[in-house]
Amino acid sequence: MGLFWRRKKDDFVSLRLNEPAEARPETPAPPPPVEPPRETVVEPPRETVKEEPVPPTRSPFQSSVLGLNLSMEELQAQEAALEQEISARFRRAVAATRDSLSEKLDTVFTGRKQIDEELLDQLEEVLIAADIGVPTTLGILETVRRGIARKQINDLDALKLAIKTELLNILQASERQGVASETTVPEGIAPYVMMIVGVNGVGKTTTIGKLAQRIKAEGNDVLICAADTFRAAASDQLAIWAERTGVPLIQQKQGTDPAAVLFDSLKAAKARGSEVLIVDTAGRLHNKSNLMAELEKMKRVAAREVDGAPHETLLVVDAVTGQNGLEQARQFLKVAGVTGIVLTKLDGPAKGGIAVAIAKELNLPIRYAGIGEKVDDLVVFDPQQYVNSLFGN
Ligand SMILES: Nc1nc2c(ncn2[C@@H]2O[C@H](COP(=O)(O)OP(=O)(O)OP(=O)(O)O)[C@@H](O)[C@H]2O)c(=O)[nH]1
Ligand SMILES: [Mg+2]
Repeated sequence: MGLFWRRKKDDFVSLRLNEPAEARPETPAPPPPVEPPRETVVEPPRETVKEEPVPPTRSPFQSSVLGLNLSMEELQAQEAALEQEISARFRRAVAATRDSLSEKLDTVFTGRKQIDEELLDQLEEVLIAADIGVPTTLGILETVRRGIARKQINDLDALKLAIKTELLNILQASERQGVASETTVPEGIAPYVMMIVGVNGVGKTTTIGKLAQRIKAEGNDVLICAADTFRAAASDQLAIWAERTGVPLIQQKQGTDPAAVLFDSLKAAKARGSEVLIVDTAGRLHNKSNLMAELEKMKRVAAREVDGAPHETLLVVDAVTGQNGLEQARQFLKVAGVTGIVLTKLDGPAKGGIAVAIAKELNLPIRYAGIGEKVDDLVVFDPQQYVNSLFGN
């Protein structure tokens, strides 16, 4: 499973403890003085705020969670153990999805000896029922039929393996799409702006809380922007997450133009030397075209203030909504310039195939998966592991 947040290009925890001091990156100049902000800045509880003037550097030395008293080997071992634990939780979450694809496939395969048209028809039904969707299923079946015709698929085991491989190919192909990710954006850019979009209730705010926690834990200064000013409770909900994770939040009163909140947040992020700005957006407005127009305006504001911003626009999709979620996603793709997907609620009764449908039909990588409501219930989406989990191995 990949690293969660790879802004630092090093493969591991990048403490650089065993490198000579001059090899470490230069510390940029300290941030300009903070102007008195118009907006409300909700600061995290006192004990979690760093009091000393902190230069806007990504120096891992600021990050105590990484354990500066440990050697590189110990840190790598710790990281590996964490990865393993996360992998296990990911598998458990995906395995819990009802109507798992593997069970259904087993039903189709049970008692059969050979591949025939009836079996292929049933397979088609199973894949569509698992939320893989019609176009993607037809594509998979076409590949399978070709394999059968070429005598590359001769028995049921080979057929099952071919389907598994095809699902993996689809997920991995979308991963390779040349979309923005924090590794492709020049490191000097600050703040790195992440916009989180999606219809209401899919898990945007929760995902922001989880992301903020994790990105901060990896040694970055994070700021959250509460640009969902439509719903009264939205900002409060985000404030709870901000406090929980010890990440400051910029908010204004309900009804304020979200682009104005974003503008203030960008200014504040620059003034404070924040490295990452995570922007919450509304999932619902008076009507859909309002929502889309608002997102477009926010993107324009971001680009004006910070080069290339937003650098990442993550569309949150609730896995349980299945094909419906895919339809919603299409609407967002048209205007929001989405660069990746966060697939939430994989721990619920989702039918696993939706990840494959999204990858194939939207041609976007699934970056993260939500596997619960708690702050550490967000994992990097790993195609290989996902497909293995779907097939119960
Ligand atoms: N089981 C589970 N629940 C989740 C997950 N992510 C979010 N939720 C829950 O989904 C509900 C909605 O989440 P929010 O984060 O408020 O969703 P939102 O997209 O911000 O909603 P709006 O602000 O109304 O647009 C909450 O009850 C969350 O706890 C997940 O990965 N698994
Ligand atoms: Mg929300």
